[in-house]
Amino acid sequence: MVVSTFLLVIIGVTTTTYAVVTNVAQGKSAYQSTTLGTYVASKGVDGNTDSDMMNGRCFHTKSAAENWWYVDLGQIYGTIRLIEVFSRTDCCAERNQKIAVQIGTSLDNMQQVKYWSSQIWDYESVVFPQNQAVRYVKLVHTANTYFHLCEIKVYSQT
Ligand SMILES: [Ca+2]
Repeated sequence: MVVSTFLLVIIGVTTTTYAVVTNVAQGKSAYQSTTLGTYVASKGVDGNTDSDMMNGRCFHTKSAAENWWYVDLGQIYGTIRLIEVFSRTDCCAERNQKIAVQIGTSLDNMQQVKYWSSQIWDYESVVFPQNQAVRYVKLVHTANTYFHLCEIKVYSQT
């Protein structure tokens, strides 16, 4: 009895509530302005961050003055706090610049939450100090070249 009480106290002290975060972008519908070869938009949310384009896990547009890619999360998530971006690393890193990150609950009310004017790193993130209501995450690329990234993760707290 004494031992049981002791264990209960230990459990009570050490139990902490952690927020569970889930990547709600994985496997959702994704779209892009144009597609080069087989590097379709869904490669950006296939759950694989492999940064070698030749392994077929990245999306890739044709070259244009402006390119875009977005994911539809399928519903509005009210507790988005983090977006992660994984870049292609096997070549062409200089193309990864002039990228705006937009979020919104509809494609008609997107707001820009980040803009990388110069070349980004292999991994970048956008952290929100407060919960955001998000259904769409869109990246607009205006570097006047090809646009390619390997994974976009959008985390919701549950
Ligand atoms: Ca991927």
